[in-house]
Amino acid sequence: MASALGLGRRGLGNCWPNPAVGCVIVRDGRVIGRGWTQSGGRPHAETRALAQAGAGARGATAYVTLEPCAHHGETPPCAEALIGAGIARVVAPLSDSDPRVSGRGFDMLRAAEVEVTTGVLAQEAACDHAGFFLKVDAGRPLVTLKLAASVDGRIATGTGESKWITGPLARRAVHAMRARHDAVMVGAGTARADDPSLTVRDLGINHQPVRVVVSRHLDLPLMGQLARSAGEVPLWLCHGTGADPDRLKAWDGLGARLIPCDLSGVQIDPADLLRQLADAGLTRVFCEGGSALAASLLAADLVDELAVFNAGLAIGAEGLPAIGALGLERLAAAPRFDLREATAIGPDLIQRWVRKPR
Ligand code: AOF
Ligand code: ZN
Repeated sequence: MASALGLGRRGLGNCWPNPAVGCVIVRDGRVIGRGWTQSGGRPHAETRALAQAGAGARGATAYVTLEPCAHHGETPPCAEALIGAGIARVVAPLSDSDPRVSGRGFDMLRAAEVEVTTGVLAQEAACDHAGFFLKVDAGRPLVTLKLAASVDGRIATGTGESKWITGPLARRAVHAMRARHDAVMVGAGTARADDPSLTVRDLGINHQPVRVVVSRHLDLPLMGQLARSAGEVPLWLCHGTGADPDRLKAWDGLGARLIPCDLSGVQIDPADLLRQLADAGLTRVFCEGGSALAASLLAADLVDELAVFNAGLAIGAEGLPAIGALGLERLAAAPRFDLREATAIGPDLIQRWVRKPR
Protein backbone atom coordinates (compact mmCIF):
# COMPACT_ATOMS: atom_id res chain seq x y z
CA MET A 1 0.00 0.00 0.00
CA ALA A 2 2.88 2.36 0.73
CA SER A 3 4.13 1.73 -2.77
CA ALA A 4 0.65 2.33 -4.24
CA LEU A 5 0.40 5.61 -2.29
CA GLY A 6 3.76 6.66 -3.70
CA LEU A 7 2.54 5.97 -7.23
CA GLY A 8 -0.73 7.78 -6.59
CA ARG A 9 1.10 10.94 -5.52
CA ARG A 10 2.59 11.17 -8.99
CA GLY A 11 -0.82 12.33 -10.16
CA LEU A 12 -1.21 15.12 -7.60
CA GLY A 13 -1.64 18.42 -9.38
CA ASN A 14 -2.19 16.75 -12.72
CA CYS A 15 -5.34 14.63 -12.48
CA TRP A 16 -7.96 17.04 -11.14
CA PRO A 17 -10.98 16.93 -10.90
CA ASN A 18 -10.29 13.29 -9.97
CA PRO A 19 -8.40 11.94 -6.95
CA ALA A 20 -4.77 10.92 -7.43
CA VAL A 21 -5.10 7.16 -6.95
CA GLY A 22 -2.32 4.57 -7.10
CA CYS A 23 -2.60 0.84 -7.75
CA VAL A 24 -0.17 -2.06 -7.40
CA ILE A 25 -1.06 -5.60 -8.45
CA VAL A 26 0.83 -8.41 -6.72
CA ARG A 27 0.89 -12.08 -7.48
CA ASP A 28 2.95 -14.69 -5.64
CA GLY A 29 4.92 -11.93 -3.95
CA ARG A 30 5.82 -10.19 -7.23
CA VAL A 31 4.59 -6.85 -8.51
CA ILE A 32 3.03 -7.46 -11.92
CA GLY A 33 1.21 -4.19 -12.52
CA ARG A 34 1.49 -0.58 -11.40
CA GLY A 35 -0.66 2.39 -12.27
CA TRP A 36 -1.81 5.83 -11.20
CA THR A 37 -4.54 8.22 -12.27
CA GLN A 38 -3.48 9.88 -15.49
CA SER A 39 -3.46 13.48 -16.63
CA GLY A 40 -6.93 15.01 -16.50
CA GLY A 41 -8.18 12.13 -14.30
CA ARG A 42 -8.33 9.26 -16.77
CA PRO A 43 -7.53 6.44 -17.30
CA HIS A 44 -7.99 5.50 -13.66
CA ALA A 45 -5.15 3.84 -11.74
CA GLU A 46 -6.63 0.33 -11.86
CA THR A 47 -7.05 0.43 -15.64
CA ARG A 48 -3.34 1.10 -16.06
CA ALA A 49 -2.20 -1.51 -13.56
CA LEU A 50 -4.53 -4.17 -15.00
CA ALA A 51 -3.28 -3.50 -18.52
CA GLN A 52 0.27 -4.13 -17.32
CA ALA A 53 -0.63 -7.24 -15.38
CA GLY A 54 -2.54 -8.79 -18.30
CA ALA A 55 -3.56 -12.43 -17.79
CA GLY A 56 -1.36 -12.58 -14.67
CA ALA A 57 -4.04 -10.64 -12.78
CA ARG A 58 -6.10 -13.83 -12.33
CA GLY A 59 -5.88 -14.75 -8.65
CA ALA A 60 -3.75 -11.69 -7.80
CA THR A 61 -4.16 -9.00 -5.11
CA ALA A 62 -4.77 -5.37 -6.08
CA TYR A 63 -3.65 -2.65 -3.66
CA VAL A 64 -5.61 0.50 -4.53
CA THR A 65 -5.38 3.76 -2.55
CA LEU A 66 -9.13 4.47 -2.80
CA GLU A 67 -12.27 2.39 -3.21
CA PRO A 68 -12.49 1.34 -6.87
CA CYS A 69 -15.19 3.23 -8.73
CA ALA A 70 -18.59 1.66 -9.37
CA HIS A 71 -20.10 4.06 -11.89
CA HIS A 72 -20.20 4.22 -15.65
CA GLY A 73 -18.54 7.57 -16.30
CA GLU A 74 -16.38 8.15 -19.32
CA THR A 75 -14.87 4.75 -18.54
CA PRO A 76 -16.54 1.56 -17.22
CA PRO A 77 -16.34 0.92 -13.45
CA CYS A 78 -12.92 -0.14 -12.11
CA ALA A 79 -14.63 -2.58 -9.73
CA GLU A 80 -16.03 -4.34 -12.79
CA ALA A 81 -12.63 -4.34 -14.49
CA LEU A 82 -10.98 -5.88 -11.40
CA ILE A 83 -13.67 -8.58 -11.24
CA GLY A 84 -13.40 -9.23 -14.97
CA ALA A 85 -9.62 -9.66 -14.73
CA GLY A 86 -10.04 -12.29 -12.02
CA ILE A 87 -8.51 -10.32 -9.13
CA ALA A 88 -8.96 -12.41 -5.97
CA ARG A 89 -8.42 -9.72 -3.33
CA VAL A 90 -8.62 -5.94 -3.19
CA VAL A 91 -6.90 -3.95 -0.44
CA ALA A 92 -8.08 -0.32 -0.29
CA PRO A 93 -7.70 2.04 2.69
CA LEU A 94 -10.83 4.16 2.33
CA SER A 95 -14.18 4.36 0.66
CA ASP A 96 -14.69 7.04 -1.98
CA SER A 97 -17.04 9.82 -0.88
CA ASP A 98 -18.17 10.57 -4.46
CA PRO A 99 -21.92 9.80 -4.23
CA ARG A 100 -21.68 7.70 -7.42
CA VAL A 101 -19.29 5.35 -5.63
CA SER A 102 -19.44 5.60 -1.79
CA GLY A 103 -19.47 1.93 -0.82
CA ARG A 104 -20.86 0.58 -4.10
CA GLY A 105 -17.40 -0.31 -5.39
CA PHE A 106 -16.72 -2.48 -2.34
CA ASP A 107 -20.25 -3.96 -2.58
CA MET A 108 -19.72 -4.93 -6.22
CA LEU A 109 -16.42 -6.63 -5.39
CA ARG A 110 -17.84 -8.53 -2.41
CA ALA A 111 -20.87 -9.60 -4.44
CA ALA A 112 -18.45 -11.14 -6.95
CA GLU A 113 -16.66 -12.94 -4.11
CA VAL A 114 -13.55 -10.80 -4.25
CA GLU A 115 -12.03 -10.52 -0.78
CA VAL A 116 -11.95 -6.88 0.38
CA THR A 117 -9.64 -5.47 3.07
CA THR A 118 -10.00 -1.84 4.14
CA GLY A 119 -8.24 0.47 6.59
CA VAL A 120 -4.62 -0.19 5.59
CA LEU A 121 -2.65 3.11 5.82
CA ALA A 122 -5.97 4.95 5.92
CA GLN A 123 -4.50 8.09 7.54
CA GLU A 124 -1.86 8.45 4.85
CA ALA A 125 -4.45 7.91 2.13
CA ALA A 126 -6.82 10.45 3.70
CA CYS A 127 -4.00 12.96 3.63
CA ASP A 128 -3.23 12.33 -0.07
CA HIS A 129 -6.93 12.50 -1.02
CA ALA A 130 -7.72 15.44 1.29
CA GLY A 131 -8.24 17.87 -1.60
CA PHE A 132 -10.58 15.53 -3.46
CA PHE A 133 -12.58 14.77 -0.30
CA LEU A 134 -12.89 18.49 0.52
CA LYS A 135 -14.15 19.17 -2.99
CA VAL A 136 -16.78 16.44 -2.74
CA ASP A 137 -17.76 16.89 0.93
CA ALA A 138 -17.29 20.62 1.55
CA GLY A 139 -17.46 22.06 -1.96
CA ARG A 140 -14.05 23.70 -1.76
CA PRO A 141 -10.48 22.70 -2.61
CA LEU A 142 -7.69 22.11 -0.10
CA VAL A 143 -5.78 25.34 0.43
CA THR A 144 -2.05 25.45 1.12
CA LEU A 145 -0.81 28.92 1.99
CA LYS A 146 2.82 29.59 1.18
CA LEU A 147 4.66 32.28 3.09
CA ALA A 148 8.27 33.13 2.19
CA ALA A 149 9.43 35.66 4.71
CA SER A 150 12.24 37.06 6.84
CA VAL A 151 12.73 35.79 10.41
CA ASP A 152 10.30 38.50 11.51
CA GLY A 153 7.62 37.45 9.01
CA ARG A 154 8.07 40.24 6.42
CA ILE A 155 7.77 39.66 2.69
CA ALA A 156 9.19 42.99 1.47
CA THR A 157 10.87 46.13 2.78
CA GLY A 158 8.85 49.28 3.37
CA THR A 159 9.84 50.43 -0.14
CA GLY A 160 8.53 47.21 -1.67
CA GLU A 161 11.79 45.37 -2.37
CA SER A 162 11.16 41.63 -2.16
CA LYS A 163 13.57 39.90 -4.53
CA TRP A 164 14.98 37.77 -3.07
CA ILE A 165 14.31 36.97 0.56
CA THR A 166 14.75 33.20 0.34
CA GLY A 167 17.52 31.48 -1.61
CA PRO A 168 17.47 29.54 -4.89
CA LEU A 169 17.01 26.12 -3.24
CA ALA A 170 13.90 27.30 -1.38
CA ARG A 171 12.54 28.79 -4.58
CA ARG A 172 13.11 25.52 -6.36
CA ALA A 173 11.17 23.75 -3.60
CA VAL A 174 8.32 26.19 -4.25
CA HIS A 175 8.25 25.14 -7.89
CA ALA A 176 8.01 21.48 -6.85
CA MET A 177 5.12 22.39 -4.52
CA ARG A 178 3.35 24.26 -7.31
CA ALA A 179 3.54 21.13 -9.45
CA ARG A 180 1.75 19.06 -6.78
CA HIS A 181 -1.20 21.47 -6.73
CA ASP A 182 -3.92 21.93 -9.31
CA ALA A 183 -3.60 25.70 -9.18
CA VAL A 184 -1.34 28.49 -7.98
CA MET A 185 -3.23 31.50 -6.69
CA VAL A 186 -2.23 35.10 -5.89
CA GLY A 187 -3.98 38.35 -5.15
CA ALA A 188 -3.94 41.33 -7.49
CA GLY A 189 -1.43 43.27 -5.37
CA THR A 190 1.15 40.51 -5.76
CA ALA A 191 0.42 40.19 -9.48
CA ARG A 192 1.04 43.92 -9.89
CA ALA A 193 4.08 44.18 -7.61
CA ASP A 194 5.98 41.07 -8.73
CA ASP A 195 4.79 40.55 -12.32
CA PRO A 196 5.03 36.78 -11.69
CA SER A 197 4.59 34.08 -14.31
CA LEU A 198 3.42 31.52 -11.69
CA THR A 199 4.60 28.60 -13.80
CA VAL A 200 6.59 25.51 -12.87
CA ARG A 201 10.09 25.76 -14.30
CA ASP A 202 13.38 23.88 -14.45
CA LEU A 203 12.14 20.65 -12.88
CA GLY A 204 11.55 18.54 -15.97
CA ILE A 205 7.82 18.58 -15.25
CA ASN A 206 5.57 19.05 -18.26
CA HIS A 207 2.23 19.93 -16.77
CA GLN A 208 1.43 23.40 -15.48
CA PRO A 209 -0.96 24.24 -12.68
CA VAL A 210 -3.77 26.65 -13.46
CA ARG A 211 -2.86 30.22 -12.50
CA VAL A 212 -5.58 31.93 -10.48
CA VAL A 213 -5.48 35.66 -9.83
CA VAL A 214 -7.97 37.20 -7.43
CA SER A 215 -8.68 40.78 -8.37
CA ARG A 216 -11.85 42.56 -7.41
CA HIS A 217 -11.49 45.31 -10.02
CA LEU A 218 -9.40 43.34 -12.53
CA ASP A 219 -6.81 46.10 -12.50
CA LEU A 220 -3.94 43.98 -13.73
CA PRO A 221 -1.26 44.96 -16.24
CA LEU A 222 -2.23 43.91 -19.75
CA MET A 223 1.43 43.83 -20.76
CA GLY A 224 2.88 41.63 -17.98
CA GLN A 225 3.99 38.01 -17.80
CA LEU A 226 0.51 36.72 -16.97
CA ALA A 227 -1.06 38.48 -19.95
CA ARG A 228 1.72 37.34 -22.27
CA SER A 229 1.27 33.66 -21.37
CA ALA A 230 -2.53 33.60 -20.95
CA GLY A 231 -2.96 31.72 -24.23
CA GLU A 232 -0.53 28.93 -23.27
CA VAL A 233 -0.90 28.26 -19.55
CA PRO A 234 -4.43 28.48 -18.13
CA LEU A 235 -5.12 31.79 -16.40
CA TRP A 236 -8.30 32.16 -14.38
CA LEU A 237 -9.27 35.60 -13.14
CA CYS A 238 -11.60 35.73 -10.17
CA HIS A 239 -13.10 39.19 -10.17
CA GLY A 240 -15.82 41.00 -8.28
CA THR A 241 -19.21 41.44 -9.84
CA GLY A 242 -19.19 44.90 -11.33
CA ALA A 243 -15.63 44.81 -12.73
CA ASP A 244 -15.01 47.13 -15.66
CA PRO A 245 -16.47 45.58 -18.89
CA ASP A 246 -13.57 46.81 -21.05
CA ARG A 247 -11.09 45.01 -18.80
CA LEU A 248 -13.22 41.87 -18.85
CA LYS A 249 -13.24 42.00 -22.63
CA ALA A 250 -9.51 42.57 -22.88
CA TRP A 251 -8.67 39.58 -20.65
CA ASP A 252 -11.21 37.42 -22.39
CA GLY A 253 -9.51 38.31 -25.67
CA LEU A 254 -6.15 37.23 -24.23
CA GLY A 255 -7.56 33.79 -23.41
CA ALA A 256 -8.16 34.13 -19.66
CA ARG A 257 -11.14 32.42 -18.02
CA LEU A 258 -13.27 34.94 -16.15
CA ILE A 259 -14.93 33.89 -12.91
CA PRO A 260 -17.24 36.41 -11.25
CA CYS A 261 -17.31 36.07 -7.45
CA ASP A 262 -19.50 37.48 -4.69
CA LEU A 263 -18.22 40.30 -2.57
CA SER A 264 -18.17 40.34 1.18
CA GLY A 265 -17.74 43.95 2.24
CA VAL A 266 -15.05 45.50 0.05
CA GLN A 267 -13.31 42.29 -0.89
CA ILE A 268 -14.06 39.09 -2.76
CA ASP A 269 -15.76 36.61 -0.46
CA PRO A 270 -13.12 33.89 0.07
CA ALA A 271 -15.75 31.19 0.64
CA ASP A 272 -17.46 31.99 -2.67
CA LEU A 273 -14.07 32.16 -4.40
CA LEU A 274 -13.16 28.63 -3.25
CA ARG A 275 -16.63 27.30 -4.03
CA GLN A 276 -16.25 28.52 -7.60
CA LEU A 277 -12.81 26.97 -7.92
CA ALA A 278 -14.11 23.61 -6.66
CA ASP A 279 -17.06 23.83 -9.05
CA ALA A 280 -14.53 24.32 -11.83
CA GLY A 281 -12.85 21.07 -10.71
CA LEU A 282 -9.91 22.17 -8.56
CA THR A 283 -9.02 19.99 -5.58
CA ARG A 284 -5.72 21.55 -4.41
CA VAL A 285 -4.87 25.24 -4.47
CA PHE A 286 -1.45 26.68 -3.59
CA CYS A 287 -1.85 30.30 -2.48
CA GLU A 288 1.30 32.38 -2.75
CA GLY A 289 -0.02 35.60 -1.20
CA GLY A 290 -0.05 38.47 -0.90
CA SER A 291 -0.78 39.56 2.61
CA ALA A 292 -4.38 40.64 1.92
CA LEU A 293 -5.45 37.38 0.27
CA ALA A 294 -3.59 35.36 2.94
CA ALA A 295 -5.41 37.29 5.67
CA SER A 296 -8.79 36.93 4.00
CA LEU A 297 -8.39 33.12 3.73
CA LEU A 298 -7.05 32.77 7.28
CA ALA A 299 -9.75 35.01 8.76
CA ALA A 300 -12.39 32.81 7.14
CA ASP A 301 -10.56 29.71 8.45
CA LEU A 302 -10.10 28.37 4.94
CA VAL A 303 -6.40 27.48 5.12
CA ASP A 304 -5.63 23.78 5.54
CA GLU A 305 -1.85 23.85 5.38
CA LEU A 306 0.95 26.37 5.67
CA ALA A 307 4.23 26.09 3.78
CA VAL A 308 6.41 28.60 5.60
CA PHE A 309 9.88 29.50 4.36
CA ASN A 310 12.01 31.64 6.64
CA ALA A 311 15.22 33.34 5.57
CA GLY A 312 17.90 34.55 7.98
CA LEU A 313 17.36 38.28 7.72
CA ALA A 314 15.37 40.81 9.73
CA ILE A 315 13.36 43.48 7.92
CA GLY A 316 11.57 45.25 10.75
CA ALA A 317 8.19 46.76 11.40
CA GLU A 318 8.20 49.04 8.33
CA GLY A 319 8.35 45.95 6.11
CA LEU A 320 5.28 44.34 4.57
CA PRO A 321 3.89 41.57 6.81
CA ALA A 322 3.29 38.16 5.25
CA ILE A 323 -0.22 38.15 6.67
CA GLY A 324 -2.44 41.26 6.73
CA ALA A 325 -4.83 42.19 9.51
CA LEU A 326 -6.98 39.35 10.83
CA GLY A 327 -9.09 41.46 13.15
CA LEU A 328 -8.34 39.14 16.06
CA GLU A 329 -8.99 40.26 19.58
CA ARG A 330 -8.32 37.05 21.43
CA LEU A 331 -5.68 34.37 20.98
CA ALA A 332 -8.40 31.78 21.36
CA ALA A 333 -9.79 32.92 17.99
CA ALA A 334 -6.48 32.53 16.11
CA PRO A 335 -6.35 29.70 13.57
CA ARG A 336 -3.86 27.16 14.92
CA PHE A 337 -1.65 24.70 13.12
CA ASP A 338 0.36 21.61 14.05
CA LEU A 339 3.98 21.35 12.94
CA ARG A 340 4.54 18.36 10.65
CA GLU A 341 8.01 19.07 9.33
CA ALA A 342 10.83 21.57 9.71
CA THR A 343 13.90 21.24 7.50
CA ALA A 344 16.85 23.40 6.55
CA ILE A 345 16.95 24.08 2.83
CA GLY A 346 20.19 25.79 1.85
CA PRO A 347 20.42 28.81 4.19
CA ASP A 348 16.65 28.87 4.77
CA LEU A 349 14.14 26.97 6.87
CA ILE A 350 11.05 25.27 5.49
CA GLN A 351 8.15 24.29 7.71
CA ARG A 352 4.97 22.42 6.97
CA TRP A 353 2.02 23.14 9.26
CA VAL A 354 -1.39 21.49 9.14
CA ARG A 355 -4.60 23.05 10.49
CA LYS A 356 -5.42 21.68 13.94
CA PRO A 357 -8.55 19.56 13.91
CA ARG A 358 -11.48 21.89 14.68
C1 AOF B 1 -10.90 4.85 -9.34
N1 AOF B 1 -9.61 4.94 -9.75
O1 AOF B 1 -7.83 6.12 -10.39
C2 AOF B 1 -9.75 7.30 -9.77
C3 AOF B 1 -11.09 7.20 -9.30
O2 AOF B 1 -15.34 10.94 -14.34
P1 AOF B 1 -14.81 9.56 -14.16
O3 AOF B 1 -15.62 8.50 -14.81
O4 AOF B 1 -13.34 9.46 -14.48
O5 AOF B 1 -14.93 9.22 -12.61
C4 AOF B 1 -14.42 10.10 -11.67
C5 AOF B 1 -14.62 9.54 -10.29
O6 AOF B 1 -13.92 8.30 -10.16
C6 AOF B 1 -14.06 10.42 -9.20
O7 AOF B 1 -15.01 11.38 -8.78
C7 AOF B 1 -13.75 9.42 -8.12
O8 AOF B 1 -14.93 9.06 -7.42
C8 AOF B 1 -13.27 8.22 -8.90
N2 AOF B 1 -11.84 8.29 -9.10
N3 AOF B 1 -11.60 5.96 -9.08
O9 AOF B 1 -11.43 3.75 -9.21
C9 AOF B 1 -9.01 6.10 -9.98
N4 AOF B 1 -9.17 8.50 -10.02
ZN1 ZN C 1 -12.25 3.86 -11.64
